[in-house]
Amino acid sequence: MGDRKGLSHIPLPISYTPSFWRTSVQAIKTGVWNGVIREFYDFLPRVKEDAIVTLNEGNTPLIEVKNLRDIVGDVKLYLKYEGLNPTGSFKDRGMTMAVSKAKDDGSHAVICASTGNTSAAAAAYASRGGLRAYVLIPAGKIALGKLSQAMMHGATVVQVEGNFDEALSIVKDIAKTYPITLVNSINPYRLEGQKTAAFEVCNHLGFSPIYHFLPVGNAGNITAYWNGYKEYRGRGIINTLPKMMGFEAEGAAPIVRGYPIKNPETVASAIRIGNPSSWQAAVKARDESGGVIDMVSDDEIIYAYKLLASREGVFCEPASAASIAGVIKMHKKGIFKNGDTIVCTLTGHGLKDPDTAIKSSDKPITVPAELGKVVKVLGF
Ligand code: AN7
Repeated sequence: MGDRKGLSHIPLPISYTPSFWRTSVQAIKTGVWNGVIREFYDFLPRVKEDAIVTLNEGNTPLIEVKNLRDIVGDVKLYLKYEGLNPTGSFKDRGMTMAVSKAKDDGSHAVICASTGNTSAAAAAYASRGGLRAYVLIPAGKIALGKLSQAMMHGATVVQVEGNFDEALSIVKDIAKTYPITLVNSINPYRLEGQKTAAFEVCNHLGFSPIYHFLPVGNAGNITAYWNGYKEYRGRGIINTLPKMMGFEAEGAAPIVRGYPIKNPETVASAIRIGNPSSWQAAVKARDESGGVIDMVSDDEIIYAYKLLASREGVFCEPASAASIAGVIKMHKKGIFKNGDTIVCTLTGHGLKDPDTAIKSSDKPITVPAELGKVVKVLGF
């Protein structure tokens, strides 16, 4: 059985005194991330503690781009990788806020229209909070990963034979008539939660970037980031504000063209939106910040999407790559100065849309299970 006293008779070195343990336990505690509502408590609308519905979203990495100098020039480019949120997109930041508020207000159900990520987040947070979720999606037009999430989290999934804009108009009417909380980004709590990403960018850098690039669909996120940056400056935490640089897909670019698009089309299904809810707010963010809302083609989106995955090891969904495609487009126009700090939000994870990933890549090579055959295709 050996010596049952173990090591207890050996005097502990100084670093193992009880006070050491107290400090180290405190250090471990402060390292725990409690989700955006608790972490940014002073910056967000109040929610009763027992109504908070969180999956510890937020605190996503800001990854410095290392290998793309030949493509984007001599700038400091960072990726705010929102695909690492619990449901794989930035929507979690707004959804924790919207679902918590709904619960706090005594609501038992939430509803949204979605190009996919909002429905995934609404379904997950509703299940976490014990609310029902109803989601309307454009039939056949959302990425499979997102559909699988809404289904697994137990939402009632309704495929509408129409586009996102039509689905949104239906859910707005339903929420007016029935006791159910709308959690699209016209719910103001969504944008409140989403602004926390701008806080994190500033906290990580220690200052605000010069440019902030984002994909634009319903235009909520660009609005939320701008609100976040302005709030941080208003409180004296940062001194300067970034230029907000939003990018729509060419076939779904109502803000750029100046009129709603009846039948939007793009490979980036998340931003296949023809009449954005936050249109005016996004234009205001662009103008107040001295930024740009422009568009990129599907080819430019797929190029940027593959570039990030193959040369930086970062896999985002196609819509997210519109922001990088925007950086490339602006670099070609020569707007950046050497050393400029640029942040690009990658809104969703690449695994959301495996179909587009596989379609955009070379097929795997199939060989018989023989050493010689494998070595041959490896080119040795
Ligand atoms: C990956 O899920 O609108 O401009 O219903 O999923 O704030 O709308 C998704 C939007 C960018 C655009 N990137 O953000 C929805 C939905 C991804 C997205 C956007 C979306 P907004």
